[in-house]
Amino acid sequence: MAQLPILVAPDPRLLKKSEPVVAVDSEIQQLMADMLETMYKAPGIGLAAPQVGVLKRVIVLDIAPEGEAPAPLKMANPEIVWVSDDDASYNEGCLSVPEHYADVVRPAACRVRYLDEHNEVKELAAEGLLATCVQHEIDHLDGVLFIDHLTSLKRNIILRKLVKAKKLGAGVPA
Ligand code: GNR
Ligand code: NI
Repeated sequence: MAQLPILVAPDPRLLKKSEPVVAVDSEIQQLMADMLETMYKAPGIGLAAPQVGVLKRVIVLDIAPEGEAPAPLKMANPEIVWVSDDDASYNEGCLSVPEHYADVVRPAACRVRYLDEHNEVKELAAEGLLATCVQHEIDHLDGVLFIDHLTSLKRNIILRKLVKAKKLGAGVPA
């Protein structure tokens, strides 16, 4: 197992479309394990491979509350095959957009088809936080961040702050 560094926006790798995996083999299983370890440590409830610089369609999630039994989900090539007509708004955050939160409107429920860690086709019905999270993660695979769902005004305010924070982190005087 290994913890991987998480990319922070703005980073060109977070804007790219990730490639489907050919099959879930031992290399992808290792990536899924490392991503889960990285996600739990962060801590976060989801993580997409491009956030650790790997442009493959792989995501992991665990929305179990702290103190309850872990419920990890590992998915390759996740595809949304159905969305509900009704929407839900959720105050979202992202490990690649640290310290910023904003309400994002998405379908309240969805069905996702994916390959599990044994390379078997599975489907998951999701609602509530899980539906929000899985849509947020699949967005990452298409180079989309939650701030892309906001007005350009709100998005640009956050992006400017992230650029400034990176410059400060790099030791450049203000
Ligand atoms: O940890 C996370 N919390 C979260 C909260 C609301 C909506 C989405 C998320 S996903 C985020 C981790 C992350 O950045 N995944 O890509
Ligand atoms: Ni995210």
